[in-house]
Amino acid sequence: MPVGTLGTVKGLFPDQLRAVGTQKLLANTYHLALRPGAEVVEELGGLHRFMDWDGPILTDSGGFQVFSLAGLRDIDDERVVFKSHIDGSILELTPARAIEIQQQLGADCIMCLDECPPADAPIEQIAEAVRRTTLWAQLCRDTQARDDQALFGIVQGGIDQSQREKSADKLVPLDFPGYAIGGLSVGESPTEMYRTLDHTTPHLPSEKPRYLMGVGRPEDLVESVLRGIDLFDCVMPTRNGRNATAFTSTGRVKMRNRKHMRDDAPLDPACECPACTRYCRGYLRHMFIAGEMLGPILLSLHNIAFYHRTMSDLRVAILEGRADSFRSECLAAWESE
Ligand code: PRF
Ligand code: ZN
Repeated sequence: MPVGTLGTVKGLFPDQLRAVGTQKLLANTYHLALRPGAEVVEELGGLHRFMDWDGPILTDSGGFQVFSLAGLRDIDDERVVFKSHIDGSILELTPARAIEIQQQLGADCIMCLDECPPADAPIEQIAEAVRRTTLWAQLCRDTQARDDQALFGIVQGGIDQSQREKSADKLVPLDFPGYAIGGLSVGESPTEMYRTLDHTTPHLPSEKPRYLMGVGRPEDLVESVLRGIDLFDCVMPTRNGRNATAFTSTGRVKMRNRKHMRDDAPLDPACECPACTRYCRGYLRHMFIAGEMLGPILLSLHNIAFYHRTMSDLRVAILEGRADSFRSECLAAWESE
């Protein structure tokens, strides 16, 4: 899922996303609730109509953004109190309110309110976050009345095996239609993240989607799919695209580099996106050096196309029984540049 935090994947029209293979988008409860407000989005026809995207949308519950963006002021079992990053006002979010906001936004997939501690949090804090996330999952489930939105539970537990198992084992009986794994890619090493996935996915039902929140690099996606993950969201393709970094079939390319100035080759000959089929590297570099808007637009689109193609190729490799060799080929190819 490309990230459309504020109800837009920055710089891109929905039909451009569709054309490079986007199936589903992520939007953020926290941001949209602060601005323009969930009531406003509801009044203007809901998020699909508002942003003119008729495909599926998943909204994150706001818990993570409260911890990462807003000033977290206070947290107890009832609510989390935080300071708005926009105007500094003091606001609170409860599990029930997180669900109500997501109902007003009208996404297809909505998320429970959870507590995501930093990677270096002491085990007592990790355990407390698991306890509270479990309690909130129950409260969110009790609040949810609509059957046209799929509510996902979120597993927490840091990189601690027994906390992850406990978190998953307590959520699964609540019978959510899908499960998210939160609390990863928050400062731990890739090896620790993969090991944690190895400990967690076997505890989640295989017939329901598993969503790894906020991950990651192309290699993280491949490694995680092979450990049982189905769904991802990440700002990497769009944020890197805006900053002139392209993901290609031969590794990362820094588009501002002088070596591209006279290069008439496409960014990635294996890619069918507009940046690669209509322009050469010299032009793409020129857009960034000259500060033109088309540069970030083209590279965002290209990077999203690259992520979708990687996942699509991986699906085929899995069906053909060659997922492991696909992984080795990707890792070798992406290391080179
Ligand atoms: N919880 C929620 N959203 C998230 C995360 C989480 O732990 C993460 C962690 N990578 C990203 N987005 N609700
Ligand atoms: Zn491309």
